[in-house]
Amino acid sequence: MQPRNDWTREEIQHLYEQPFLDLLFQAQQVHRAHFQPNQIQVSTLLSIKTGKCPEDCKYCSQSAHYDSQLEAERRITVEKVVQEAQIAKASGSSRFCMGAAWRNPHERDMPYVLEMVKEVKALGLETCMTLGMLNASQAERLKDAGLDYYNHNLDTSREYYSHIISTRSFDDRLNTLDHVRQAGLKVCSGGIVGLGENQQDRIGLLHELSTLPIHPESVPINMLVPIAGTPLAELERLDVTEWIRTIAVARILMPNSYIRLSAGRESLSDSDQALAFMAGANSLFSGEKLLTTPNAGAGQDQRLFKKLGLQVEKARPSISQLGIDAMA
Ligand code: SAM
Ligand code: DTB
Ligand code: SF4
Repeated sequence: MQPRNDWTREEIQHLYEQPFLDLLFQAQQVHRAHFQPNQIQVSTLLSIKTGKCPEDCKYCSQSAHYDSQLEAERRITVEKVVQEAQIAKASGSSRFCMGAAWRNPHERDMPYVLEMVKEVKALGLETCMTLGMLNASQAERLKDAGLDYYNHNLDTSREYYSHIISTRSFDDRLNTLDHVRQAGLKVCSGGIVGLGENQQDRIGLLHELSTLPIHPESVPINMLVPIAGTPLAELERLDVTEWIRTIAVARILMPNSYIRLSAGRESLSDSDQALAFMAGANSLFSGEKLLTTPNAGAGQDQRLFKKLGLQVEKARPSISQLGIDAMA
């Protein structure tokens, strides 16, 4: 059955405001009807170009508009990326996500990223990139090179967006998502909580994501990692139950999507993470680092998975890796 994409804000608000335990129970029921309940998908992130980003996202360590003390780094070599991807694969990741601090890739960057996709894909990993805005032709070339997923977050509600980012609009984001979909790439799109938004903004974000023509296959729900020097550095921390509610409602609205417990996991206890899994999160980023901030390393995660009896989902071989292309 096709999942619904005609959710109303009122329905979403009703789901969101339920007693916490009712919400968790409902989300877990939806989760069990659509996924193996004890399996978790693991991705690894790598920053391929760090810092000096022209965009002014108020949460980000990589924006050139703020003094976050981050050491900027030019494009790293494809060879280095492949080495990191091999390490990620050996530690159990099924997807490798490459991120660049760009407003959009320039044409001169395209041969570099296309070569990278081909080489990482050849290792048998799923590939994901997050490079900022894409035009239709760039999305098509990434698809042709073998890219599986493109990450491009809506981040927050349409109403709150301009409070967080002024160098692009919410519609710019939707346009890129449209190019990504039209090119036949899988979509990874989610948001951040804890940006000083209110509950209506979290509901607004969930409404935008769940009423896209096709739900994103992957929905990362980040919690703000406060970065010294950025405008959001001193914000009061959002209560963790609001993050878990956001995950649970995302699970109910988008039952076939992988919901990812993303940035901010470092600050969660094992039992908070278990609650997030109960709420339907079935994916996470592993590895010592996200893009620029620390994250739970593979060893720490293996211990958690063992404790909770979770199994890591294996990468599904693509049709071309099965040799079906050659037989056709
Ligand atoms: N430059 C690309 C873009 O903006 O699409 C890709 C990289 S950007 C770092 C990817 C996402 O990471 C953002 O959309 C945001 O949701 C998340 N993010 C960035 N900084 C964060 C922070 N300090 N805390 C939590 N999430 C963060
Ligand atoms: C997403 O939603 N979260 C990831 C990934 N997509 C690219 C990035 C998190 C970045 C956290 C802050 C940092 O490490 O700089
Ligand atoms: Fe640049 Fe992405 Fe950071 Fe925004 S979130 S400043 S676009 S790297």
